Formats: sequence, C-alpha cells, structure tokens
Amino acid sequence: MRRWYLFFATALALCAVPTFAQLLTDFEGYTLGANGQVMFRTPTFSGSTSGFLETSPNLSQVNNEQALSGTQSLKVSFQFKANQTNPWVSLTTFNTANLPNPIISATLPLSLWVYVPTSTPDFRLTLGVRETNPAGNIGENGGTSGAIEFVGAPTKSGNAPAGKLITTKNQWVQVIFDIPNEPVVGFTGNGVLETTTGKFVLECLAITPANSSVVGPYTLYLDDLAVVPEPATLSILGLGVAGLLLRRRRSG
Ligand SMILES: [Ca+2]
Ligand SMILES: [Ca+2]
Repeated sequence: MRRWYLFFATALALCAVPTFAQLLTDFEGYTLGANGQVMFRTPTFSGSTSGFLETSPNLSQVNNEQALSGTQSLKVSFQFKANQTNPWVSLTTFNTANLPNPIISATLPLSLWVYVPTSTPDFRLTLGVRETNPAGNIGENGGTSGAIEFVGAPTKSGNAPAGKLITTKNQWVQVIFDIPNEPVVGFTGNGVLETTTGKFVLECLAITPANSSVVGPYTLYLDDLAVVPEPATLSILGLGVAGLLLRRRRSG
C-alpha cells in the first residue's frame, strides 16, 4: 500500500515539474517574415535607443532559418552607428500587434533561448521590466504605465545596462533571469523592484555591445520565452523525492 503511494507521489512530482513552465511564445503559427509584429518591435522602434542605430538592418522577424522549438524563431538584426557613447538597443514589447506588454512573474525566473551566429560580436543581455502592477495572467497584456527597471545588470553606462555576457556562438543557449535574485539597476525606475500584484510586464530585452566601439551588424535569434520554476524549488523537490526513496529503502 505504502509502496504504491510512494510510486504515485514520485510520478506526480516528476510529471508536475515540466508542465509548470508557462510559455510566453515559441513564435510558431505566425506568418513567416512578419517584422516587429510578434511580442517585440523592430530594433529602431524605441525612441530611447533609435539614435544609436543605423536604419538597416532592422529586424525582429519571424523566420525559419533557426529554431529551438518547431520550425520558427524571432530573428533580431541591427547595426550601431559609428562613434556612439554608451550605445544599446531596447527591443521593446510596447503595444506590439501580437503579444504586447506580456505579464511575467516577479517571483519566478524568466527563461529564453538565444542563438548567435559566429559573425555577431559579443554582447550583454538585460531584462527590462515595467512596474505596472498587472492583475492578469502570465502572458496577457499588462499595460504600459509604470517605471522600468533593469534586471540582471549590476550597473549601467549612461543608460546602457551591463547585463549577462553572451559569447557562445552557433548553438542555442538558455538565458535565465532569476528575477528575485538578480542585480537590479534603474532605467526610468528607482533600481528597486516593486509590485503589488507579484507580477511585472516584460518591457524590453536590452542588448548592449560588449565592446561599445564594435558597430556590428548584430544578428541573433530568440525562441521559447517562458516563466519557469525556481531552480531551488526543483532541487528541493528532487531532494525530497530522493529522501523519500532513501527512507523507504532503509525502512524496507
Ligand atoms: Ca520556435
Ligand atoms: Ca521600482
């Protein structure tokens, strides 16, 4: 009887873990070639950073050149003008036609996958969250009112945040912003994460060149943005299951 219970509890725990991730988008089902239409605007859309950029390339485009899940991802491509001070790009979700201003959790990590071709120079990736106190579900439109904080960057130069350094080329890499435990620096905000609802809006991905004098072009692919369980929660759950099995063995 207890053995069955243990088996059932273990199976339940193992099954529950993967389904807990809440997918924001995998870019499947959207028209190939759609540019600035799915979650993210084109690189030059944000007035905060458009002055740093050449007008071409200017892509946030649904494509099938690379994909982690399915056959599609989002191809992002841009180039900086020469001789810019503290250049960066705000790849914003501001009122995009599809999946605008998506709500994310303030207490759970945001995961995304990035593929960087060899030709793209190294860059840093930062998560911009907007404190809109959204009440909706994860992934729904959380609105555009509130201050913006940079998550995953301890410092910024000018307004260019020094987020996670991305150097791996030619393969999909998972980038996790463990929101409750990341360094935070203010953009329009005060550098402190604040929410009355336990949620934020994913306002932008900030891309900062590792070497500010390297103009690019920068091309990268994004896929499978999701709110995922805390790594610690997974470990504790795993330890709990292992502990149960061990106890069962010892007592048996
Ligand atoms: Ca995909
Ligand atoms: Ca704040």
